[in-house]
Amino acid sequence: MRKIAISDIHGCNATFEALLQQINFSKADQLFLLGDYLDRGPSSKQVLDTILRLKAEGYQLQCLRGNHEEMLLWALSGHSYNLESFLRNGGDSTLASFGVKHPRDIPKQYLDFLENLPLWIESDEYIFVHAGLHFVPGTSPFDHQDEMLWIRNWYNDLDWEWLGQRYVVHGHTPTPHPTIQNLFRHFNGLRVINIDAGCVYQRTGYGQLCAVDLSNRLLYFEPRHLEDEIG
Ligand SMILES: [Mn+2]
Repeated sequence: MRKIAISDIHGCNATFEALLQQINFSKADQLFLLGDYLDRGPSSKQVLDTILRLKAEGYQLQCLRGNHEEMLLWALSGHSYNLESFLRNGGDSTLASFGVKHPRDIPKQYLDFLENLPLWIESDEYIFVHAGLHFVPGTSPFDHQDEMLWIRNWYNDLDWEWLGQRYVVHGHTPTPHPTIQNLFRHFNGLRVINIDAGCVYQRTGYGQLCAVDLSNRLLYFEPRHLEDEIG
């Protein structure tokens, strides 16, 4: 049984499915998806369909909430500034993938799935979280739940003593894939890895979807597929 994580799919379903094929994902594996299934790429609904289908077929998937799922849920609340910020951050393509004009018109089974996503998962020696952990002396990072979805540049504040023998696996901050490979080489010492290879971004070094096999300490990259190009 392998323990595998993927993050920041962002509406790139063809790339996601190809990556699952590349890693030979099977029912014996445990897959952790670290959030941001939606927005920017053209196939957000299809990414959710893939996730829900795999779960229904008995694959072992555990899914976290990302800040883009959070923005969609805020947009449901009816405040126009929440809707505007959702649309400005790629939510327009999510609505288009569903063929609807407002998040409240997304079918209930998808909204139920999004509403029930946890903010973090601790499994064996791994902590999975979308963006990272906020370390403030005298508090637990688990008390800083907003930051779990949004935080950036937090490695300097990492409390090694608190972390102990655990590792943190996260996404959220697009990172060129050579940098991810380099960080991963030092994973045992750093005890933290960012696996967001910027699937929806065009710049050199980005545009990849990354999977980390924690059991065998392997990284996989799938370049963004043509079907997932934006307009
Ligand atoms: Mn994010």
